Amino acid sequence: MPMRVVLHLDMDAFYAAIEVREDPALAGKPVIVGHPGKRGVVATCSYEARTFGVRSAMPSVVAARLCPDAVWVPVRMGLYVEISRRIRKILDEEAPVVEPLSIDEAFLDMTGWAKDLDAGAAIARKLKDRIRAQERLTASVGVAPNKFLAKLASDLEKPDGLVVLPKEAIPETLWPLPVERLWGVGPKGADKLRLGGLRTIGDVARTAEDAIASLMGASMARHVKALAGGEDDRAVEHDRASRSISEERTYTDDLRDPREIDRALLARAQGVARQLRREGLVARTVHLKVRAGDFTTWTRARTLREPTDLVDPIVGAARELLASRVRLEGKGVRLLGVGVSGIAPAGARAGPLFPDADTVRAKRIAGAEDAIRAKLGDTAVTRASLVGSGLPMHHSSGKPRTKNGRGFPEE
Ligand code: DCP
Ligand code: MG
Repeated sequence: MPMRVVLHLDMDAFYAAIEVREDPALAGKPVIVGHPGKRGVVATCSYEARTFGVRSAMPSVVAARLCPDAVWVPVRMGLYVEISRRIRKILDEEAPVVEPLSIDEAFLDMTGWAKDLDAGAAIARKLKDRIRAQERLTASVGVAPNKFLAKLASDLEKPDGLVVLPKEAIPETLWPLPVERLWGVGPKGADKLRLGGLRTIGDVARTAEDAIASLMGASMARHVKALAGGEDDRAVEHDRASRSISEERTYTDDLRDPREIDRALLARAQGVARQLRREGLVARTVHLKVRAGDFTTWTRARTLREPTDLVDPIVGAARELLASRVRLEGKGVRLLGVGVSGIAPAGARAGPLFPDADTVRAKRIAGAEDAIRAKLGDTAVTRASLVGSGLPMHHSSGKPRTKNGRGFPEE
């Protein structure tokens, strides 16, 4: 069993940091995001404002009293959501499993990709660097063998923190913290523990489960005992529903020949289908993106009757969308993309009990092609219509967008 490596990433002073980035004159000042009126509350504030005691969810009148010189800026939700999406894209490109928790935080499961916590820390560093370079914002990351410890670790050295929390560090790092920091223990649960004389997580760790059960019941006692010992086996859950896989190319010379365009469509559909099979997934909706030489752009989608991981239904839908819902009117094609969304694990699909012979055959061929490709590399298998197409093409971006990305369907 490979060692579990879980990351928790949380952006620092998210809305406030974005506002400072948008208006450099705010840098270094106590900035409060929210409405300063009587009924307003603080959404968040810069770390400078926090030194005055200002906090999220605090009534604005209280914040204004604590920090009279603060600069107040209104909430701009649309902007924050857009930046959140771009950060999510970075996470999707660097991690196989991403579970977003809120607009500015996510769990990432790097098990199998990172051999130990130090390798996880190297990935955390890369994520922080990419976010800083692309968005000019800082994130704090915790690296640990499970979700509970990772989330705790990301908070320990905010802002701009990177904390690795191995099991061995538990007595020193976890045990001095108050019992409220145990996941699932609210103010009421904390009161019950304190009634029994247990104030810190270490107190819980050193107390017998039976004694804790008499304070808060058997199942809660089992839960807090596990957490206090640093045990948490909750899985990082990828939100597949919002995921998409896509492939697109930009051509240095616009494609004009319909056969060339069709070959390009097939090649992109093959890439997408292969990616689905590689990850054991099926998809239900096919997306087509076309940009003409004059930059007119179409994005069109069609939902299939059955989820699939095969090229034929995908290219079929893409062809139909191109024929019926894109008006090129003689213009050449500058960019062509095929994508899928509505993704689910292949096993979860019930499927027809007796699939028709064509589907069985197509699956067998696809499986064989994938096997050859795995052995000989990507160019070993090419459909007849692709041979010798020799298209002048280059990737539209440095990194293939198919890997884990939310590709163009969301745009
Ligand atoms: N938020 C909000 N109201 C709250 C808490 C948060 O509107 N009561 C918004 C504003 C925050 C964002 O959600 O910027 C993220 O919440 P966090 O708890 O992660 O807080 P910050 O990112 O602002 O600060 P930190 O550096 O502590 O993570
Ligand atoms: Mg945050």
